[in-house]
Amino acid sequence: MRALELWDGLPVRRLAREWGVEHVDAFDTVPSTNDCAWELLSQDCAIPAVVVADTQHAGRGRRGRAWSSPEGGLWLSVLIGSRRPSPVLPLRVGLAVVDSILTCTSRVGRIPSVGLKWPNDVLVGEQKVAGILCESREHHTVVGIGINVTQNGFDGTLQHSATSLAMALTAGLPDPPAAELPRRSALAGRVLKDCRRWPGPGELDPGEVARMNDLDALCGRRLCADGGARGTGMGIRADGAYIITTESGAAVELRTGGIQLEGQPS
Ligand code: BT5
Repeated sequence: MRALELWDGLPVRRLAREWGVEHVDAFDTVPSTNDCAWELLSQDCAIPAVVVADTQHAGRGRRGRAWSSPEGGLWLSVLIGSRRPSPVLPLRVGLAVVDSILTCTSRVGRIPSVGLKWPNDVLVGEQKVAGILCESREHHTVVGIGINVTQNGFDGTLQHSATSLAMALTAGLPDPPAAELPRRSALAGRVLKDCRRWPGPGELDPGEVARMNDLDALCGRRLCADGGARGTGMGIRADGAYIITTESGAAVELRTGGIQLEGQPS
């Protein structure tokens, strides 16, 4: 684990100013940027404070799941102040990730079909391009964000379920314009634009709910929730719950866990 002076070709000292945060650490490889962000607490670091790394060898998702973090992705964590875990924060961060992807890919001239999959995934088409992991302790929260940017492919089960911005933007092009792919630093800057306002109100505002439901990749589809409930996706509510309607017409509120399309592995 080596601290870097240049990250994504830019002086790390300049990144904090450009990203509007108090502190940035950049590393070549770390176990998990979320762990590094938690370590900043014991150093009395001013917040928001950001950690980025080129690779992670123990990147994690929710419930101890592994997060594949080779070179080519944006692996970023931001330490913020927050009194208690906010169930709507991963959704709010998801919107920021979508905005970042749309802004940073607009000049490529091919807009990826980005969607949100409750509660913490960003998809391009049917495949996962980004994931969010929020961890809270007492008065702080670490928001971990992983975006696949320039990877050319994935192994094992991720082969079918994951994609990167490069793969999505260059599919079908004979000679992909590599120079026009979004920079990790630009994606990070755009995601962090609003991080001083996180976690924000405990309920989503009507504008956020409307945008999330526009982007909802599950709406109208047959779904199966982790707890076993099955039904049709209806959308996200202001308190962050996801609503499905069962065959008998009953509405079921999902507050934790995940959802899969019926017939797909979890
Ligand atoms: C997540 O968990 O999606 C949260 C991922 C957060 C990663 C960031 S990277 C920076 C920070 N440091 C960390 O250590 N973590 C955060 P979850 O919903 O549990 O999804 C995990 C599942 O996504 C895995 O079980 C795989 O199926 C799949 N997956 C793993 N790596 C992936 C990747 N690179 N791209 C797409 N899908 C992946």
